[in-house]
Amino acid sequence: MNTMKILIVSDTHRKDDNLKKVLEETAPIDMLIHLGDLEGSEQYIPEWVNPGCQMQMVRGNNDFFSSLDKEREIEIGKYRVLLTHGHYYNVSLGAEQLILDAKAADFDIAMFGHTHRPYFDDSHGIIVLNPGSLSYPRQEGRHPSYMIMELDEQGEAHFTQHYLT
Ligand SMILES: [Mn+2]
Repeated sequence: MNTMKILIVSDTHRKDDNLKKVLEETAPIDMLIHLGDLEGSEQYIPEWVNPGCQMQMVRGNNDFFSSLDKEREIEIGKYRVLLTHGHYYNVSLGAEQLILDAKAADFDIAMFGHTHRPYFDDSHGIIVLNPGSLSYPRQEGRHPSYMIMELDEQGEAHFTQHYLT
């Protein structure tokens, strides 16, 4: 089985220096997932990724004029994955609604943004994650953050949270 390396980011709000840096440091990647609030950079980001990198981006609550999809349902190897900015699920108050809805819709993984706080939970029979924000982090310490998802040779997913210092 082919291994895969996927960079997951969110909430860059057109302050893209850290995104460019992380793209350089993590290249080559097979897929870039951006979970919304790009504020127009969606037209430039495809030029910053390595050749062959698949792009998956969704619209955030600040992407008023964007033509990006509100949500995307994609397959990564054997996993059904929901990509959403998350504000429709009130994620600012917690991931409970997203977990319920994504499980009911039979997703294996739900990825969201919006809170600007890294999050990972696999204790409810579904993997739910948020890479945090590369530009305006809000968690304690406020280090810009992103996540890497890798599929190993058996097709199993592994996730690592990363911080810029
Ligand atoms: Mn945001």
